[in-house]
Amino acid sequence: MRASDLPLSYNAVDIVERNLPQRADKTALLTADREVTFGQLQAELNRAGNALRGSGLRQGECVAIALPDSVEWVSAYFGAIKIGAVALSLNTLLTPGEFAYMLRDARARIAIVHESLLRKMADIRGQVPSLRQVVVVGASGGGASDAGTSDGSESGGEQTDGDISWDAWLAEQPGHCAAATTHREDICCLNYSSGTTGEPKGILHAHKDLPLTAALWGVGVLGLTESDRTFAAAKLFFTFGTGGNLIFPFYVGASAVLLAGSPRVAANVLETVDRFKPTILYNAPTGYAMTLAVDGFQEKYDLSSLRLCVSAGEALPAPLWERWKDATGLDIIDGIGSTENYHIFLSNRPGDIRPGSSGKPFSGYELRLVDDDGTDVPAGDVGNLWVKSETASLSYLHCFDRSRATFRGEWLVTGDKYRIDEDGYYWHAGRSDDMLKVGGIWVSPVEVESTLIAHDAVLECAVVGERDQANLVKPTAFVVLTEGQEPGDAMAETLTAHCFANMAGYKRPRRIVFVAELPKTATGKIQRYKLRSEPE
Ligand code: 3UK
Repeated sequence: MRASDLPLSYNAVDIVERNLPQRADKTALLTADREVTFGQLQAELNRAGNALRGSGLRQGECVAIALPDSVEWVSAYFGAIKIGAVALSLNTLLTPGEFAYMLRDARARIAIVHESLLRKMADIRGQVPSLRQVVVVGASGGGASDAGTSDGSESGGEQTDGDISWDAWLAEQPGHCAAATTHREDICCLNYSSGTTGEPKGILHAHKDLPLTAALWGVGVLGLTESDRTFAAAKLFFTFGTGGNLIFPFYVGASAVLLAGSPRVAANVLETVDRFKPTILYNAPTGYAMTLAVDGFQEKYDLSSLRLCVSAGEALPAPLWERWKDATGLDIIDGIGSTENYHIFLSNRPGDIRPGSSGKPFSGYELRLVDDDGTDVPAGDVGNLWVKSETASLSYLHCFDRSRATFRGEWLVTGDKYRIDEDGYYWHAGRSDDMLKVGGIWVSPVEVESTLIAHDAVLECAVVGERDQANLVKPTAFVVLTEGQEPGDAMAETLTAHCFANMAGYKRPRRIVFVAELPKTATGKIQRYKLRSEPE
């Protein structure tokens, strides 16, 4: 499939509505507390679209979604897309400062927020002048007074229209909503991704990218069909989750299972599989490793509904693939994806898997391995991976320099190093920057270092990736303490608590090593490579 196969005027709400009327009564979403059919989902997303319009959101404007995976997340997302707005999916684990930056950068006018995240929102309301309304989703269905955020315009922001509960917001809305006429290349969604330094970059995707990735990888590689039922431990706010657990299943008329709780608790994932019987499971390598660590999980939980597993976010080591296969009998399809490409662009495929590798190119994605001058490297050498596709974003939002470095005409620079073996399988060979993928999520060593250094006891520090028993990367901090400070477990605990308080907890160093000094060059630059236990 090519972008030109879609009509010029295309709205990605089609991903839901293509299932109507023939599957109106089929289950679209299953969650612990709600189950909705395609017909019910359409009515709810229509009400959300009307409510967004009623709140003054116009085509091209941004609505932020900060919710756990839920029917409301999906209705808000497709409601926004249907009226031609831009759905900004927020990572719910981020700090208020990161929320504020993203909402400001995207000029979000409305934020749909779970009540458990209102505290974060309350702290930053005054820093987001564009924000006019907060819609609160939560068990209490609470309404404006619960939010406690209504006076948040101290830095001269516009007068807000006040907060409202999701239920009240949708209550009066009709179940029909006219779709905005959108160009297939209009932007429909926005996700932020972090870099080594500086602020996170907004990655824009167009309506066309959703059906295209669904057709190219979801159908073309994974072979999804209407009889599948997907479940992703990866959250909907990552495009790994949005694509794998929403866009692709709906594209073929399959159902999706959503987990509101943390996927970092292996039991949550196992219970969800046991209860809802998905056929496809998406997880990051860490998720598979954590599951394998649960004693006797195969006996305790019924996994027999699964036909296939998918791994992405970071490389899946071959021994982990083998252990999963031995324990469950299931194959894992490892594919590398990126938010810039929307989803997976190089992948193993059912029946053609080389454990430890990222598989082979597939239709829709052309790949090159080049040296630092952009010249193709000789066969077998490690090179920088460039990708050409029609699902790539065209630029970052408000990042001229970083956009020019990444989006080079038809080619997208991934930042990944790869080698091709004699049989044509691609092997990940690290990053060309210092970025770490921890549990499938970006961690910038520079950000962790800046957080640690802000603590009085820390004189200087360096953060590097270290491999754990499952051969997966975790951040380790080498710390030099200020005079008079005592190294030891108590200090490590103090610094870990400091990290939890000042940045998203998953970025914290899992090991803190106290050293008298850090290795440095003659010019005083920290030699991170000397701290890494293995050469890159
Ligand atoms: C790394 C991998 C080796 C790689 C993603 C599937 O991870 C996703 O998107 P992000 O923007 O990060 C992209 C970067 O992550 N990576 C991802 N998958 C693999 N490295 N093997 C893998 N299988 O450095 C890449 O450049 O967070 C993954 C689908 C959608 C996604 N957004």
